Amino acid sequence: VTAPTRTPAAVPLDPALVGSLEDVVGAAQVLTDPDVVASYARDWTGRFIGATQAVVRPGSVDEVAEVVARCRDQGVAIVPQGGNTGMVGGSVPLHGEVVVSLRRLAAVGPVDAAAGQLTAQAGVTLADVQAAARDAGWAYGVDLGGRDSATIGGNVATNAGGLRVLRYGDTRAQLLGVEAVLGTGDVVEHLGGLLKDNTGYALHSLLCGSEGTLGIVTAVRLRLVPPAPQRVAAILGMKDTSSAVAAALELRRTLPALSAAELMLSDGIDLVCRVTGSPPPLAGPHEAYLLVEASGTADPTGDLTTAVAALPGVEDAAVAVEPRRIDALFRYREGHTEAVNSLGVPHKLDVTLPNGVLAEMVDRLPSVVRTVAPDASVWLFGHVGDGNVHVNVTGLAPDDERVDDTVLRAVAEVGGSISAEHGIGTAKRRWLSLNRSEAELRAFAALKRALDPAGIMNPHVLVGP
Ligand code: FAD
Ligand code: 2HG
Ligand code: ZN
Repeated sequence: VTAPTRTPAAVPLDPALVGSLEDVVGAAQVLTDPDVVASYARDWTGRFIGATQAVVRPGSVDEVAEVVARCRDQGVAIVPQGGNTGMVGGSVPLHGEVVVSLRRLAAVGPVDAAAGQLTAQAGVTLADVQAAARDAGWAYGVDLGGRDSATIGGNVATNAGGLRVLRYGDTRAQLLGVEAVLGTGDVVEHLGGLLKDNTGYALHSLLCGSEGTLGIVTAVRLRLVPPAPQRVAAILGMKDTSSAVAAALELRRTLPALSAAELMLSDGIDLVCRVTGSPPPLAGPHEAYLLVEASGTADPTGDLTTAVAALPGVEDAAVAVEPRRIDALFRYREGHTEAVNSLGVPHKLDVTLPNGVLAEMVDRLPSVVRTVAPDASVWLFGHVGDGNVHVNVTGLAPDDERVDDTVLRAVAEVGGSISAEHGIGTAKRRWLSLNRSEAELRAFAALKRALDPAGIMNPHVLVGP
């Protein structure tokens, strides 16, 4: 299976289907104008461009359930969509599916400030979940660059990671329960928020990371974390990649307040500065850069300074304590995604590497790419504290999969994961067996058959038809 990246042909309108969906959600919430639906059919990276006859925007869980029932009865496949910020072509209709957009399910609450938990509907953005947590005197443990558009339902569907996994874990670690419409049409709801609740299969954990292939998440119950208002961040100019990687791993042991450790390389920093017009973060160039942040209830600046002073390979540092300066340091790292996009359509290979080979592989990956694409440009950055590297490659045709194949095989060969946090989508389905045994894939298929017997839920993603 080669992942289709483009399906330019328009999908013919089925008036009976459109009418039936309009009966459920109202005519205004079934979008069919080709100019309007185009933005729902194109992914954030621009690599995956599909086509659909309709985008349906239900406004309640009952409407979602009825939309699923009607699509199932007519054998029509569905792509659930939140903020459409996904990076693996899983949120767009590459095979003419109907798009079910969850963005109208945008209510936050109830918030239980005493318990430190909140319920949010699937279409609430991550930024709004973070704000609701803050308003309740708590914080939410997940943060990522797409926060203003990515939805909490999409975060759950992809088990999103981001900048603070080393401190609080991934989305699954925050998730206490969900409400969802399964492919069977059943509505399951488990939003009570009990911390200890061993009453059988954890359906919320199963749906987390299922990428819309088993059902549609309509609401989530999240645990919150204590706020860490005292923050300090630094960009360290490092002698080389090995010292940057070793420093990130060492700080996890020596700096308990560590809340982010992000790798950048000199060409990535240069690109971000060129595209954004920002000055370089440090006076001189350095082969590698480590963005570190420490946070807590007491000022962590002293602890960060002591821990950094003990690290070998630190050539220079810019330290920030004011929130605006801290944000400015983070923009060098978060700016990589947009900066790379400005060069053309990227191939995004989000991988985890075992700690023991992390530095060596970061050094080796550009030459791995060049064995099949000598003229391509390689951009490496990522959540190095988690072993997670974002391998971006520009200068390739969107559907040229030779680099994807070579890099993903090299990663799997050394015991790494072909998807750290973005998921499999359609982009990486072909390589899933590099990480998953035949027995595991049979279990995946059995789960898919049980929860989506008609095979209508994102049928070309993750497990495939
Ligand atoms: P979409 O893109 O709409 O969908 C993603 C997948 O989830 C699709 O398969 C879709 O079918 C499914 N889906 C969406 N909503 C639902 C639902 N309610 N029920 C069932 N299935 C659903 N990701 C990270 O993990 N870490 C990062 O650091 C990170 N940084 C990013 C930075 C930028 C600038 C951008 C643009 C993206 C970044 N991402 C990151 C990727 C992306 O934001 C996440 O994958 C996010 O979780 C997707 O949320 P979404 O609402 O946009 O989902
Ligand atoms: C990030 O960490 C996101 O910024 C996007 O996961 C990564 O652009 C990418 O490849
Ligand atoms: Zn990331």
